[in-house]
Amino acid sequence: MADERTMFDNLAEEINSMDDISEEVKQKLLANIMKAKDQPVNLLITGPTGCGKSSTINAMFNMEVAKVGVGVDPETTDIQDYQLGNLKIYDSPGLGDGKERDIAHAKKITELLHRRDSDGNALIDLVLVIVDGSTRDLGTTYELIENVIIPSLGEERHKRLLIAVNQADVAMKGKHWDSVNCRPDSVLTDFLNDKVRSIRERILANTGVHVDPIFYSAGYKEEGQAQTPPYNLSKLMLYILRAIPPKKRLVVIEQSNQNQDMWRKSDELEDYQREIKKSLSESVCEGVAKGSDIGGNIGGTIGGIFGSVGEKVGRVVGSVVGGVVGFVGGLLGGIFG
Ligand SMILES: Nc1nc2c(ncn2[C@@H]2O[C@H](COP(=O)(O)OP(=O)(O)OP(=O)(O)O)[C@@H](O)[C@H]2O)c(=O)[nH]1
Ligand SMILES: [Mg+2]
Repeated sequence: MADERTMFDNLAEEINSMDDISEEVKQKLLANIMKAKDQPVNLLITGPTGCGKSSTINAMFNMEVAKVGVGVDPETTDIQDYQLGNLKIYDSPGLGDGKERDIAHAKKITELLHRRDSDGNALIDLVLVIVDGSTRDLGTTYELIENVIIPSLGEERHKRLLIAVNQADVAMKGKHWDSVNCRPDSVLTDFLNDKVRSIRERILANTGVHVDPIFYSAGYKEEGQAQTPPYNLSKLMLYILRAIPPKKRLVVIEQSNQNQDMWRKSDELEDYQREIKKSLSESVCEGVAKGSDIGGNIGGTIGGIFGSVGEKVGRVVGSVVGGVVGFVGGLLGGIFG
């Protein structure tokens, strides 16, 4: 990129130029932005060969990092990692590549999930298991989730796991996919909803863990042809943002694919968008709301101060984030503005 300015620089500049907040509040907000910028985020993306891990990573994030498979052989035979700023993405094969490989993969995933950072917290913020929506046989996927991942998640097992069914477009062999509008028709929508419901029920029954899978399509690109746009990728992004700690969300947004075509086609997202928007401005306002800290000095009521600073900061966050990922920002603008 020719422009070296980051989303965080833009945020800081906008906050700096706000002339209707006290210097003290301003310094606190700037410190929060610096803190948000420094948050390490670690995502593990896994799933069986060909489910679309690489395609998903490439569609969601800021560069062509992962090689997309073209043949029948697994492209990813070992855990790969991609460092994008403070965001690290681990791309790991799932199960189903033969007994010996499966054991090796399971061992590596288990190790990774047990790893702790220097504060003693789990290193991996979130595991995203990608399910191949075009196949009926989910045996190895369930094995991976139930016997490898969930037992390794410890106390955080209810929070650190996300399941997403990819290739929604070819889930019924491509029938019922409305390729003009790039979305499933009602028959395919029912089919996909049934699929995520059955995954949810099965995992709850077998492990007691409640997951809330979504379906999407990472889209695909064939040599010399235009990219078929993703579907529900913004929903997947919001799911990821919602599942990681609020203070880490800006780092992920900063690394998101800036090609807005990736984010356009999606189910309604309003509820998630509202929630994400709130968490983003809260992470920048952190501490400002706690009356004794700064509110007392200004002399207003705590609610009033948070309300007004929060609202102003929300608008700033909305416009800056909107410059990076339109679907978050446009919506932020809409709600704040
Ligand atoms: N139709 C369709 N094809 C997809 C989609 N996502 C991925 N593909 C195709 O599926 C094939 C495998 O995709 P990859 O992204 O390489 O899958 P992967 O999980 O990284 O595979 P390995 O690294 O080999 O384990 C490629 O031909 C992709 O173009 C999708 O949403 N729809
Ligand atoms: Mg791959």
